[in-house]
Amino acid sequence: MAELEALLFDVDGTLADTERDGHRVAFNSAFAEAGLDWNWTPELYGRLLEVTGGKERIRHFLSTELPDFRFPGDADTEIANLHERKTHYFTQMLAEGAIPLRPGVERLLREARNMGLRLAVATTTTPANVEALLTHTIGPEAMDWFEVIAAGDVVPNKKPAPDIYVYAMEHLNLAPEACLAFEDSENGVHAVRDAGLRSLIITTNGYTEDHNFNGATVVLDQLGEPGSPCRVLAGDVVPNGGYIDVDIVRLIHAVAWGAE
Ligand code: XBP
Ligand code: MG
Repeated sequence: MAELEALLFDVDGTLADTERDGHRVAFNSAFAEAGLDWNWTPELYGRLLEVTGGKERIRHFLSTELPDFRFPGDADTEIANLHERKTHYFTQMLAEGAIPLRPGVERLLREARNMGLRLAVATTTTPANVEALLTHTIGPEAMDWFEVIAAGDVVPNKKPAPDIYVYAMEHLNLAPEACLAFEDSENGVHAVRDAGLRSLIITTNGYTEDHNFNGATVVLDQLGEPGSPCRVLAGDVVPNGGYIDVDIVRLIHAVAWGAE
């Protein structure tokens, strides 16, 4: 029997809908500040999201959209500087309360803590972004809710590589059988699967609703709240009250590991 002990959360698109009106806007602010006329429209950004990691995404943009562009100085240094300013703008947006947590996220986190489940973050984004999101939505105490915040460059290979999930489980000292992951994207599904996790709850968003979620235990449009039900888009587990609570998470985990 795979006893559930920990919940591992992706951040962007899962804890909060951060990409279209958050990260994308912050990238454009950093580009404008640097005097670059690059404008990542929502459509272009949706395509660039195929590559995880902000610095990697800038490199991907240059190689695919501006192959003849050359920085005056060392490209890696210039990209790192641009990304640092982008993180400044993104964390500033979070501090201004621009991006709330998605429905049901804070409720489930609090319930999971009260029921003794351990919590971790496994994300491609920069650690400063995780701290800014949690402290400006829940409060500074939220940083202590997560035993592990595995984020960004702490691993050599970002999602869809499994590294960040392997890192999180190693630091929790838990095997995949004891962990359930929450994700929003195809890159996330691959990372979770290749890290050996079998129980995976997907909550889709505007950029990922058409992704291939084969391998996820259930696919939902959101975690739901009492009175504001989620929609089950794939998977056989139907939340009783129309929203995801710890009881249904435990059932999803049991189903994923083949036990009723
Ligand atoms: C999403 C990402 C990140 C963010 C931008 O991470 O791929 O790169 O888009 O953040 P996840 P940075 O879904 O794993 O949370 O610019 O800090 O990378
Ligand atoms: Mg994500």
